[in-house]
Amino acid sequence: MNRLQGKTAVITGATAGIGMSTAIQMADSGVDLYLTGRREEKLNQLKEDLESRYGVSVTPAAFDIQDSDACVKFVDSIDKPVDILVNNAGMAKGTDPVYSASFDDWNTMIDTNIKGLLYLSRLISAQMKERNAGHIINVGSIAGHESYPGGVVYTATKHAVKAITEATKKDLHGTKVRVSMVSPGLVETEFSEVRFSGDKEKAGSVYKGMQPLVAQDIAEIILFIANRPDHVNIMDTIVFPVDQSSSTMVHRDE
Ligand code: 8X3
Repeated sequence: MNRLQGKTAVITGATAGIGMSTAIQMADSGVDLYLTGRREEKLNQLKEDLESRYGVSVTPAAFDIQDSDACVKFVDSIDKPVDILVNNAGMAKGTDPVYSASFDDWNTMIDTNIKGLLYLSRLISAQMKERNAGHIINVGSIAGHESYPGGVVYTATKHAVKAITEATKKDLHGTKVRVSMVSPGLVETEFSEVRFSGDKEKAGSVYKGMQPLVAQDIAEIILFIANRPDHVNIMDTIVFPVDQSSSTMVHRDE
């Protein structure tokens, strides 16, 4: 049963990976979309493609969610109620240990994965609370449940996403607003290329000899979470490829 037809969703980080796949699947379910990302051309392309294929309305908004003023401007520009906010934008930068990692990488991850997610949650949850309706879905990670070497700040940001999801649910306790998260393990997207600053060989080695998840696997779960009846709030879902059993336990064929 499709309960999403005619709804409106905001999806951050929609230019690639899980965000883009969620946008495609939501459009296929008849959801009007506001898509954010830094790459305007990709957003415009997605608008053209989704509007012609699915007949939904798609509004691209190219800005960086690290910029709180840009977040305010974006939310002010939305002229209808937002039913679903998918806080997907986020990234890992670098795998250096705490004693040698780059401040810039740390700031980018903290400002995007935590502060950007908070800005949009703050701005959009206010109108959801007022309407007593809506659903915030945060994209977390297995890195929000386990920390691992080389991920001191990335895992910290994803632990923060878990804390923010739970506290947001509690702040909205007593309302009909739903708050959920999904916690993927290894998903083959641009994620590893960004983590390794464009080094395709290093990025490829993350998925070598194993079958990772693909963006669509996670997008389908986001759609499932969003499509539950109004009284059902899925708090979290940890999703691994079958070849992975923890952040650091990955089975690889020789
Ligand atoms: C991405 C998954 O396992 O690289 O959040 O932390 S992992």
